[in-house]
Parts: sequence; structure tokens; C-alpha cells
Amino acid sequence: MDAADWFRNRSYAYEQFADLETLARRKRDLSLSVSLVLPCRNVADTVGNIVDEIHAVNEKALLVDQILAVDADSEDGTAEVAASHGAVVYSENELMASHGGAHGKGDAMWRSLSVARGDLVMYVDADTRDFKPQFVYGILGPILHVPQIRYVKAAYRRPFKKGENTEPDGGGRVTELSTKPLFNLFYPELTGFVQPLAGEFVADRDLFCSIPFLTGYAVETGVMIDVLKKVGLGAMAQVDLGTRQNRHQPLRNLSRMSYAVLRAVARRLRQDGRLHQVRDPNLPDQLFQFSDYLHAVATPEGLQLQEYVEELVERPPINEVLKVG
Ligand SMILES: Nc1nc2c(ncn2[C@@H]2O[C@H](COP(=O)(O)OP(=O)(O)OP(=O)(O)O)[C@@H](O)[C@H]2O)c(=O)[nH]1
Ligand SMILES: [Mg+2]
Repeated sequence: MDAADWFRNRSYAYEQFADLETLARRKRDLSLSVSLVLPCRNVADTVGNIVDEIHAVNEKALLVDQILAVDADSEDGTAEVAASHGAVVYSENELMASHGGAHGKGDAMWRSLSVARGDLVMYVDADTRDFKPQFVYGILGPILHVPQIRYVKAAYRRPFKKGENTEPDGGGRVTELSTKPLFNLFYPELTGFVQPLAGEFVADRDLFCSIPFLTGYAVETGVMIDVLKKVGLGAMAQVDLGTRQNRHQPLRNLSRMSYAVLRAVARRLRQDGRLHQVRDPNLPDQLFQFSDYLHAVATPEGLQLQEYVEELVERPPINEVLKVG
């Protein structure tokens, strides 16, 4: 299965799973429980509403059995807010404490597996401002309904808000400028993902417990590559959730976040021996024969996989050309 086939067969829309009763029945029939993990660092302003929305979904149909907030000992009262709305709160530093202090987001997610009891574990970023019910049921839809699927990633449009102005697709700068180009070059199987860095994704706990987790902001990149290696592209899926608005970080912070993504890819490339298989459409013997740049995007009309031909011509040193002529 190449990326284009995968995109056609494994992209879903949340509306397909909006019948919560059916989804909950399916979950009961399969005897599956679900843990939802919220990695939290200074999200007192958003986490309460997110936990409320999860409870609201549960009142319609029981989809989430355990709501965990794993907090970076935030100073803004995140832990108190999350607890008062009914999440079970852990400090990231008290979990797996023998491993020392936690190293950022990825470590918090890894440590949460020591207390997440669910057969399915779902991670959800806690800085979403416009959290909607489909962030819960949409992501669970494909993994509950399609037996081959073991990992589901969120897809959405990401508006960029500055003051009064909103750019509908201006968010997700690290994704667009680092992750997608890197995947095109080194992990072309993954180019069909619209939001490869989305913090909203689910898998069975056995899968998460059998792969390494990179710490900090390298976690999503590492999990994508390691899940691909473990279960193959056919067991992965994405679901369009509409739009997602979150807090924006300053460009300067994104430089370091990009570096984390690059390091994750570089480390796996070396381990996988893929450096010698770099996908360059101008060279023969390609692993994947599709056009040069695959760009997966979310649009008001749904998810699209756009293809661009990017010429990269290498001119010889001009001395060599001029002296012949
Ligand atoms: N426990 C814990 N959570 C963290 C840490 N860093 C970030 N988070 C949480 O992880 C989620 C995503 O982190 P963000 O900093 O928003 O990173 P991002 O979503 O990749 O980046 P943006 O696109 O700029 O939002 C949020 O819920 C954060 O509060 C950390 O060190 N520890
Ligand atoms: Mg965020």
C-alpha cells in the first residue's frame, strides 16, 4: 500500500461516527475500555472545558472509562482545575519516579502508560480552545469499527489567530515546514497524514507499550515512525475532525520544536539504514513511484492529497560548461 492508496482507504470523517449509541455498543461488544490521557503544562484556561466536554460525550454514550491529566507541576493551577472537573491528576514527575524528572511532553505520555488501564489509550492535547465532541468519538470511530486498524490520528484545519485576524490554514507551522518535507524525503509512506504532529491519537495499549517514546516534542514524530514499523501503514488511519484552534507559540520556540522533529527523523533514519534510500525523484530505483511532493491537507471539502512536481536540477560548475563552449 503506498501513500496515495492509504490516503484513499484509511481517511475518515468524524461525521461517519456521529451515532454515539452504535459506537458505544461496538465498544461494549468488543469488551474494550478506553483511557484518555491529557498531557498538561500550564493549561488551566483550557483543560477544564475539555474535561467537561468529555463528560458530556460520556453522558450520551459511555466512550471514555478513565480521564487522566498528567501535569508538568504547572504553576498556573492546571492540576487543581483538571481535578475539580473530574480528571484523575498525576504529576509527570511522580510517575515512574525512578527514571528521574520528566523530560517534556513525550516523557509525560510515556509515564502515563504506567497508570492508564484502558485497552485503548487515547492522547489528547489539553491546549485546544474549541474542543468538540468529535475529538473524542471521531478518533475512536475507525479503531472501534475497522478490525485491521490499530492506530488513529486526528486530522484538521488549523487556523492561525492574531488579534482580530484569522488565517484559516495558517497554523501548524512546524508540521508544514519540517515534518511534511522530511516525511516526503525519508518516510514517504507517511505523507498521506494531514496532521502528523497532532497530539490527538489512539492505539491499543499493547501497541503503545511495545514501542519506544522519544521525549519532549519529538514524541509524535517518533510514534508515527515506530507505529509504522511495528504494524504497517494498513493498520494506521486518520480522521477529519474539522478545525482546531490552539494557543500559538512564538516562532522562536518553533525553531527548537522543529529541531526535535528533525532529530527524531535523523535518529530513526540511521537506525533503519534509510539514509541510503533517500527518495529523490530525479534518481532511478525509487522505492515509491509517485510524483515529487505529496501534500496532505484538510479543506472545507474534506481531506485532500495534493501532488506537486518539484524540479530539482543540478547544474554543473559553470566553468566546466563555459570552457567546453
Ligand atoms: N505533562 C506535560 N505536558 C506538556 C509538556 N509540554 C507540553 N505539554 C502539553 O502537551 C500538549 C501539547 O503541547 P504544546 O506545547 O501545545 O505543543 P504543540 O501542540 O505540539 O505545539 P503548538 O502547535 O504550538 O500548540 C499541551 O496540552 C501541553 O500542555 C510537558 O513538558 N509536560
Ligand atoms: Mg498545542
